[in-house]
Amino acid sequence: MKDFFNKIISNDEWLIEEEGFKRDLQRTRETQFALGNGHIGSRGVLEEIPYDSHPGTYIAGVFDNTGALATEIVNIPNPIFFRITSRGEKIDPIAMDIVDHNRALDMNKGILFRKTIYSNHKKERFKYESMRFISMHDKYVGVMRIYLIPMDAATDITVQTTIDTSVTNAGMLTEGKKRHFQVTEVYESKGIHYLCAETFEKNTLIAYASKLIVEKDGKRVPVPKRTLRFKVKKGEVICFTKFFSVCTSLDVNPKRIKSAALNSAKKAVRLGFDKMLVRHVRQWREKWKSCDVTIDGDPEVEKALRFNIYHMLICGNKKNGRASIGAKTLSSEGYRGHVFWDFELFNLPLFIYTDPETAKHLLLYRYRRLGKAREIAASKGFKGAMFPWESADTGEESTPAWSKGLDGSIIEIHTMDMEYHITADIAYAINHYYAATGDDKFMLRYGLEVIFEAARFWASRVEYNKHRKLYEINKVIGPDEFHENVDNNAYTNVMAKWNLLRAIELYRLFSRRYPDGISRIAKKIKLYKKELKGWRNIAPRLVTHLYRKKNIIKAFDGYFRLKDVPITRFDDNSMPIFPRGVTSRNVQKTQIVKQADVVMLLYLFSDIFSGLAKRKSYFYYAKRCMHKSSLSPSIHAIVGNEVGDSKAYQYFLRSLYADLKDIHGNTSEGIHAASLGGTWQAAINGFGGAGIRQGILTFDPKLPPHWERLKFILRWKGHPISVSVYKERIELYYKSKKKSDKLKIRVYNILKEIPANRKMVISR
Ligand code: IFM
Repeated sequence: MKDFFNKIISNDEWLIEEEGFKRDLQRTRETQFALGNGHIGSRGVLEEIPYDSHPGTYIAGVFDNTGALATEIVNIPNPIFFRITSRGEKIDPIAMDIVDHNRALDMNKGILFRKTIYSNHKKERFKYESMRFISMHDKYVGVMRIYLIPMDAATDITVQTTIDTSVTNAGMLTEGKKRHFQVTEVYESKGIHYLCAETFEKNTLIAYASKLIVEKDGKRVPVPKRTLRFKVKKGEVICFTKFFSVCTSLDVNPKRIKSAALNSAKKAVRLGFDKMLVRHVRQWREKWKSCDVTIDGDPEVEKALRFNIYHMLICGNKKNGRASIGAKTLSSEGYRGHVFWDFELFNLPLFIYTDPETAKHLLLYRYRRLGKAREIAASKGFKGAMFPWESADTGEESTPAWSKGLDGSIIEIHTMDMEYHITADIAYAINHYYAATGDDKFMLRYGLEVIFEAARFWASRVEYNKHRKLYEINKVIGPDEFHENVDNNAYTNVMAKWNLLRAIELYRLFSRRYPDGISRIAKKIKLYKKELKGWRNIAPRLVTHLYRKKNIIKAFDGYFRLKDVPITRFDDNSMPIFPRGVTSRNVQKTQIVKQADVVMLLYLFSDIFSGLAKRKSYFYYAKRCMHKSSLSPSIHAIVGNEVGDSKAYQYFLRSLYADLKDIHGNTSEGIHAASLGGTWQAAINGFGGAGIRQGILTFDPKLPPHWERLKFILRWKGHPISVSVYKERIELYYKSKKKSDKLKIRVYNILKEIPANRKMVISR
């Protein structure tokens, strides 16, 4: 990419490029090239919105349910819309011929660049270049610039750029397209256009203000209210700059929404393109400073890893728990924008270790919905808090009753009634945040309450089996969703057991350190010592299936009695193919699992399993896993790398390229959020060997043979530690104002005290 934006665009190592226009890849590219700032998500559409494209703009936390089976994220009016015609011919890839076309997503700066040369029916060429960004500096603002040059002949141009209200939600299943809003006000004054839309059911206001500035060979051209028409000479450069702002009544008082939107846009216009750009880029620079990962020896993988990180950075919402990260981020409407366990166990770690402030805000999403989780538990006859399997804005259970199965047929969904593990996953995530940050304040204000209420839920959810003299958790779905309605899923039970035990430990710890704080929480949720005693009684008597059948963890009661059908066929992407005779309809009768389930457990509790149990269990389940979920390969890469599976790197690549290479064939429906986070963890926790063992930050790396160095920064207890992992050594460095600071870190299984401000080199 060069020409107009030469000075702005980053080096090649930061660019994801598109060469040529392929109509059938449009929607995939729109997902891959999405822009965002945690508040706004915007699909990477071409500005002329060609036929077949799916313009998508989303605001974190804006959901509605008009005509949908379940509440869904709203596709709000599209501010990225430009219709330019030359003597009646639309300048657009479908209407004209494309001589040359390329785009580049600049991940370093969060900018989408484009250069296209069109040719009309008379073979007259038009050079079209554009760039745009969703400001990281001002959350409500987006800026775009387009250059247009008729290369071969003078022409008459008409330009229309509006906030396009014709957009709809794509419509899952057979619901059809849906529009979730109506326009309530349109207004124009001094070249600023204002538009307000209101969602049908929740009455959320979405207010836009926009301004277009047009220059011809550097001179301003007056812009009329609606369609702009003018003559352009051959070779003359026309520059369009559009500033827009989007505010919602979730951010500002509805009475002030108009002025808020107008003021945001006016401020951006006043600052101008260059300053807005500088501020935006500065924010991105700060972001990458703490979360870039470099890989010496594999630039291609390094770039792909950045792609995964980039897509997490554009959806980290910092609004005090207003939103979390949905399973498809803010890149599209897949899974209706709902939040699953994907966030807590896959995406959160990146934020914990690189931007704990954002991690905290994202975790608050659950705390702010604890009331609803209590209601869900109560409605099912349980105590404490039970979090919904799919969550949207309110924290109510939002799982639709029907969905599309693996074979495309419509199937009934039971996850909302059985996939209980999410409640323990959330407790685990909060504890993870605490372990890495030591943020007592967060725990006292929010975290402990969630962990206690979750433990309370488990204590009421277990059933005592008199014959076995053990507690059980029956009728569940574990992460392996091929097997529904099973008893004692090892993953669920171990997570529940951990939740109970950790709640007791934290209660004790905080009682010692903050007796007043604990008694305030205990009073608030009526938690007395007697109840803790009950938890202590249940936890060790909960069936966990550990160390059964020759060191292999049993996935659930009766698992080993199921038909054992070997997976022997693989597709071109090395993804397993169902063995002959096995389909998504009868797979529950076999030992074939959908995704990391027991293997997930081996990862999350790496320090409680012996090496032998890990190896045996891992290989047993890895051979029987279909990876029919994008959550699966990254976890297999991590555990596989640890136990010496030669396929570990292949699993990593599968996760790394899930969306860049559209491995699951549905990137068009949105980015696979969990795969992004799983990929980051596979690099840092897998190959980089970073982890927490007995509360201590630990490094036990095992790099792929061709990686010479893996470099990253991890924030541990407030210190950003720069880590360089080589084949046979690790270098650690962190700065501190207190020269006497020392961090206890375990490297290659030896406990070290790492002093501040001095590079420590530790050899294997
Ligand atoms: O949360 C996952 C689940 O584990 C598998 N099905 C898809 C969900 C959303 O990504």
